[in-house]
Amino acid sequence: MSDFTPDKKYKFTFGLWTVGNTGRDPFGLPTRPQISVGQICDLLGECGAYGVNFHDNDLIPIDATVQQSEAIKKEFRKGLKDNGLVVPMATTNLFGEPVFKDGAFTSNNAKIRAYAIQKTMRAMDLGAEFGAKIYVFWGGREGVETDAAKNPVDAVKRFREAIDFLCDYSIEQKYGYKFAFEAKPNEPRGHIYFAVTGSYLALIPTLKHADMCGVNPEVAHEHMAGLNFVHQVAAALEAKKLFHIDLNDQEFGRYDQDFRFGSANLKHAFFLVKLLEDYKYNGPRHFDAHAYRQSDYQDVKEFARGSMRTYQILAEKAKRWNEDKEIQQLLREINVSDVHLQKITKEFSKTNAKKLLETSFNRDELASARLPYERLDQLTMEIIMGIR
Ligand code: GCO
Ligand code: MN
Ligand code: MN
Repeated sequence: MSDFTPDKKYKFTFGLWTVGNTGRDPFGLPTRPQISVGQICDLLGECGAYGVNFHDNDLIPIDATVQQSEAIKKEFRKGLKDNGLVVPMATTNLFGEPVFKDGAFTSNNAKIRAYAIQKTMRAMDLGAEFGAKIYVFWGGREGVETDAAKNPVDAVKRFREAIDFLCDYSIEQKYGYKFAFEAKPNEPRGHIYFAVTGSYLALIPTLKHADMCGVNPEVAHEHMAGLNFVHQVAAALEAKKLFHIDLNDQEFGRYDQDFRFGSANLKHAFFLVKLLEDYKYNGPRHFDAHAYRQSDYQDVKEFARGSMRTYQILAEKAKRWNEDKEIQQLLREINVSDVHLQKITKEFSKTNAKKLLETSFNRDELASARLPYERLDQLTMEIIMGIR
């Protein structure tokens, strides 16, 4: 058994905003002092992370002078080098400033929409400077409290226009970015457009550069919507659109909690890890979460280490599940194949349709086949609980 030291092959990343989170919430002040980008890199290096991601203004404050921003970049570059960290992903803060209070790419104001595109171009320049190849779009303010305020069809059109523009910008600049869209149903807006990952999977084929666009699903966001996250990720994987993933955890039906990966819904976390490992997902595994508000920075390290450790433990459990003889026997039993019928239904042709219509099925016999899912699930639970 491995000692679960973070393995670089998993590409575990954190955001400057995650381990650098100071514990501020809508009701209370920060509970931890702010630490510099250099200190964040040292913390992540100590914990064994692979990389670090940022929003433009996590790295460079929006009003920084040229000298200030050069000094910060220098510190960050040193922090990355000293700790062997890379920057796989960058993104834009299009939600914090009051100018974006009613949206960025979907704002009713053409000037704000243009400013949002400009800010993103500059943030893409910054990301490229540090080697980022994945660019995340999370439309935190792209939504409404009342549908009287905005036309939701226009919102889709405006969003598409912005993305098409920015894809061309990336191509023209030779940045080689892949865009990853991150859905969320609400918070901070009452309703956010593109509420679930499936919404983006439907949008992507309508984009000018569909090939360079994919998704960045987040556990908490789909759970906030009461959905099965594993199924959302499966749809993205099957469409070859899983470009990035935000791992964290969330109790169903609550506010956006950003808990440590696996800490709230262990069984879902197990099936998620199993899916990613079975399908050899090769992108970064980004922990978009933060430590409890009660934690000090020593405990923040426990949060970071725990996130990676839980993933690797679950990866080992998934392997164990795949190698379990009884589980494999049950899987063989429940997966019934029929070479002849599979050939007929594989592709439509007049002959196949005719053959299928001529086939007779014994409903009672089909219904009586055993499906011992209680046994299968209990075996799964016993693997998760560590006694199998
Ligand atoms: C949230 C989101 C953000 C985004 C980040 C990257 O709920 O606040 O998950 O953390 O992931 O802004 O775009
Ligand atoms: Mn989130
Ligand atoms: Mn996220």
